[in-house]
Amino acid sequence: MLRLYSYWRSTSSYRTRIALNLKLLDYELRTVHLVRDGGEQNDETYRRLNPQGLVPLLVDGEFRLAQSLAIFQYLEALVPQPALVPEDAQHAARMWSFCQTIASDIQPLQNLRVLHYLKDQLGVDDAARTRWLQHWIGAGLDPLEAMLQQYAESPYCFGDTPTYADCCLLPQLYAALRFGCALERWPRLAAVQSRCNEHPAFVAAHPSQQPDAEPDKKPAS
Ligand SMILES: N[C@@H](CCC(=O)N[C@@H](CS)C(=O)NCC(=O)O)C(=O)O
Repeated sequence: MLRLYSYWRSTSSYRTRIALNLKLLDYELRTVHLVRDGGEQNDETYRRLNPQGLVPLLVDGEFRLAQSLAIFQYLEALVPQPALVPEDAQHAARMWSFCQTIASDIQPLQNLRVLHYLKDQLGVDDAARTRWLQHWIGAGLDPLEAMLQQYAESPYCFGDTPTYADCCLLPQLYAALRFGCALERWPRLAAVQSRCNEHPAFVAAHPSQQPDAEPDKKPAS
């Protein structure tokens, strides 16, 4: 059985949980507490599994794989149906471009270790940290809103069925809310969010549904 190392409100873990659910794959969940006692991701035991010290990590037998977008590619090869990549080459490329904007250009700037560095090494206070987060999340989501205008009639990001873009988008909007961004600025993205929130694969992957969820830390969403 597949095993996933995950933290309830890690957006990269959340996107991977959605993908596993959409593929109807059973998996064993191993939780990694990113905050307690300096973070279990920094423990030697976990670093032996993933030297990068980040979640998610997918384990399939002896095979270990970090990086959510690489995990998506592995899942697509492992279980081709239901396909989570559009058939058309250009739509597929756009879909990956959408995913990369979130995974490469937005999420790293809101990541825990970056926020720690801002605070502990650079002396950035909470108000400036919030400005940082809202600025970079906004700068990343604006072009995604524009990109999806072309697919404005579609219930999901790129058509009538979910793709990896939806797997990336929902967690990123969860983080946007968590860090105080108002989703009204991105009506098309918010409409996709509403649709995905009705889908059982997305519902089951939500941070609030995870065994390690800490209810008092739930964002309004
Ligand atoms: N590019 C990686 C990002 C992984 C990542 O940054 N994970 C975060 C949680 S979303 C993490 O483990 N952070 C721990 C830390 O910053 O110490 C992916 O897509 O999997």
